[in-house]
Amino acid sequence: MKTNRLSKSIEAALNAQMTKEAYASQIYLAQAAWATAEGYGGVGNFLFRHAHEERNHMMKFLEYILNRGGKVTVMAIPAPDKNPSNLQDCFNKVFEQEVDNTASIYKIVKMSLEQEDWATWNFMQWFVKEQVEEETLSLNLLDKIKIAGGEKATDEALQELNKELKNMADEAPEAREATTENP
Ligand code: OFO
Repeated sequence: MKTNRLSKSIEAALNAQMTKEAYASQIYLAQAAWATAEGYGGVGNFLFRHAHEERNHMMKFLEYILNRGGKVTVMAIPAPDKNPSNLQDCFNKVFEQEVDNTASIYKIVKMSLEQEDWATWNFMQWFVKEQVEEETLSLNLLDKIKIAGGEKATDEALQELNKELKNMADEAPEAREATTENP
């Protein structure tokens, strides 16, 4: 009896997306380490937390594949790109990676619609909503750096921004309290 409720192509796409979420986590991790080493501990704290959130997204895909009787394939995670050259570049990269991930999420939504896999379609709606939130968050980061002066921002303005992000992160739930249901 066939117990796998996923089509071969959807199973492969979900596995690839699982790896993409792990990749997103590595990107945030690398940027967080870079920001902290550059003296922007508040930005680093914010990004470290986000790295954890992306890892929880990875787990959400893994659990879903298993719950549908599918086969999980854990693949190698590509290395993140080189370090950002400054905070503006860092926030640009955050935004680009979120937009790229949204495109990838939409492809799975489209596949599930075409194949009338309503369970996967429904599962993916959580990610559609999540990507709206994450794109908004990263657009806010870009606004903040722009207000601070962009490429010409003074050290004082960047430290102010660093402080603001440190406080923003403190309002977020502790990473250890996150679950795959509520990352
Ligand atoms: Fe996984 O949400 Fe961002 O990329």
